[in-house]
Amino acid sequence: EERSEVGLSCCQLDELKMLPQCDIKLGKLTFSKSHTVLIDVASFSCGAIVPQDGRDLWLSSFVKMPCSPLSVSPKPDIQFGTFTFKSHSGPVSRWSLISEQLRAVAKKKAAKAEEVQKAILRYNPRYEREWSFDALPRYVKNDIENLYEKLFPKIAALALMLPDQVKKPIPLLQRHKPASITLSQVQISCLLANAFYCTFPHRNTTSSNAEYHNYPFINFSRLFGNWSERKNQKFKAIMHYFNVMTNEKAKPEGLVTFERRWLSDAEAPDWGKCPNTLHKLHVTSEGRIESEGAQLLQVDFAASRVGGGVLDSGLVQEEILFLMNPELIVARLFTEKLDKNECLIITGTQQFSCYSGFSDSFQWVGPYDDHLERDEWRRLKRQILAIDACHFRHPMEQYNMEKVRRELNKAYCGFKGHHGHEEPDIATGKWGCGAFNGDPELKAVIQLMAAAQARRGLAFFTFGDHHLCRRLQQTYHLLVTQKMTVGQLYRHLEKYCALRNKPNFHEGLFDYLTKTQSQL
Ligand code: AR6
Repeated sequence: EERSEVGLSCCQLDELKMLPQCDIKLGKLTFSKSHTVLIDVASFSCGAIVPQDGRDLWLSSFVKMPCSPLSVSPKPDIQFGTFTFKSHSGPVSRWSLISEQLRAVAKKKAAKAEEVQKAILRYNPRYEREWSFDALPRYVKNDIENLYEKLFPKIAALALMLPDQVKKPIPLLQRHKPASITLSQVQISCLLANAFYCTFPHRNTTSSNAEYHNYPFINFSRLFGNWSERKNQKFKAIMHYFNVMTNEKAKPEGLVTFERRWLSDAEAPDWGKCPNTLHKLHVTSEGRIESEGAQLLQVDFAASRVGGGVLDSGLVQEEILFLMNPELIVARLFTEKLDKNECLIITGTQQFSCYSGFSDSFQWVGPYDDHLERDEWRRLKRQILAIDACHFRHPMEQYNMEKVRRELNKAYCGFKGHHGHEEPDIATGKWGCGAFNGDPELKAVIQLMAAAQARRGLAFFTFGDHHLCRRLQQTYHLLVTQKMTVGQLYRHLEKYCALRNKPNFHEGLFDYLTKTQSQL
C-alpha cells in the first residue's frame, strides 16, 4: 500500500469520475459543417447502420479514395511468360487494376504471402524496388494455425467493399480547423483493409514536396519489410483484428468519432495569473492507463503524426495502444500533423487484444473481450486523447518557459472539457518522458496545472516507478496543504528554469519546491 501519510491528500481511483457516471446528453446523431457523419443518420435513428450516400470528391481537402473514378494510373505492362510487352496506351482507372488483383486474391481459400506481395506491387509498380516484403513470408511461417493465409483473401474481400461502404467523401482533419468525423466500425475495417493492401493513392511518399507530407503514412507497406520480432508481434495483433472484423458473427456494430481540437491563442490561459488550486490526484505505480484507467479519458503519449511508428518498428505507449485498438490507426488516413496547440480525441474504439511487455519485450497475448457500455451513438465508452509532448533531443532544452507554456497549452487543449461538468477525469502518466526525454517531475507538475485549470482530476500511473510515485504524492500533499495556485506554481517554474540553466545546479523540481515551501 503506497498510500502513506504523505499521500493523504491524494484520492483513490474510485473517487475519480469515470465515463459511465458522466451524464452526457448527446441528442440525436446529426451532421453539421464541422461534423461529418459517414453513415445515414435517418436510418441510424431507426436503429440501422448503413453507409451515407455521397459523391466522390477528388480535392485537396478530402481523402483521395482508391476507388475514385479520378484515380488513374498508366496501363501496366503485359507479362507474357518471360517477355514484357510495354504498354503504350493511356491511363486506366486505378481501382479497376486494384479490384482485379484483389478479386483474384479474394476468391482463393488461402493466399500465399507472395501472392499478396504480387497483388500490391501490380498497382504500385513504382515501388517494386523500394519496398521490401521479406517479413511477410516469415510472419506466415510462424503462424502455426495457418490463419494468415486464410485471412489474406478475406481482407481483400473486405477492401473490395470500399465503394459500397464509404460513399460520402472523408474530409481531412486539417491544421487549425477543429472538426470531427463519425463512422462505423465496419467502415473503419474496410478502410484499414485498403491500407493493408496499400491502395491509398498519393500516400506512398513522405518527401517534403509530396501532397500528404504533413500526414502520417497509412499504407501498410513498411510493416511487410525488415523483419523483426517486434513486427512479428505487431502483425499478430493486426491479423487478429482482421480475423474478428471479417467474421460476420463476431464483428461489432458501433460507431467511432475522431475529433480534432484546437486551442486558439485567445483561449490559451494566462498561466501566471491562474487562481485555481490543484484538483484531485490519484497516483499509483501499479496498473496501466488503458486498463485501470480505461473508464477515464486515456492519454495517448502521441507523436505529432498520430500513431507514430505503429506501422513501422516503433513500439512504445502510443504504438501499443494503437495495436490493441487498431481502429485508431485509421486516424492516420485523415489527421494532419498536430500543431502545438492541437489534439485529437477519439471516442468509441474497441480493444481487440491483450499484450504483455513493452518495446522489445512486447508480446501479443491474445484476444480481448471488450465489455464497455455504448453511448447513445453506439460508441463504446472509451475516450482516448492524443497529445504529443515536445521531443527534447537534449534534456536541458525543457527548462525553458517557452517550452513549459507549450506543454501546458498542449495538455490543456486536451484536458479542457466541452460538456460542462459531465466529463470523465483523466488517466495519464509519464507523458513525453520516454522516447521524448522529458523530465517526469516537470511533466507531472505541468499536467497537474493543466488539469487544475480544466478542473478535472488526474489518475497518474507511474508505470512501476515507485520513487516517482512516492515523491509525487509527497509533493502534491505539500502543494495542496499550502493551497498553491496554478499561477504561483507557474512563477516557481520560472525561477526553477532560470536556476536549472545555471552551471552546477542539478536539483530536481520536487526537491526545489519542497525547499522553497519550507522557507516560507
Ligand atoms: N500506462 C502508463 N504508463 C506507461 C504506459 C502505459 N500503458 N506505457 C508506457 N508508460 P513513451 P513519449 C510509461 O516513451 O516519451 C511513440 O513513438 C513508461 O514509463 O511511449 O511521450 C510516439 O509515437 C514510458 O517510458 O512516450 C511518440 O513518437 C513512459 O510512459 C513517442 O513515442 C513514456 O512513454 C512519444 O514518446
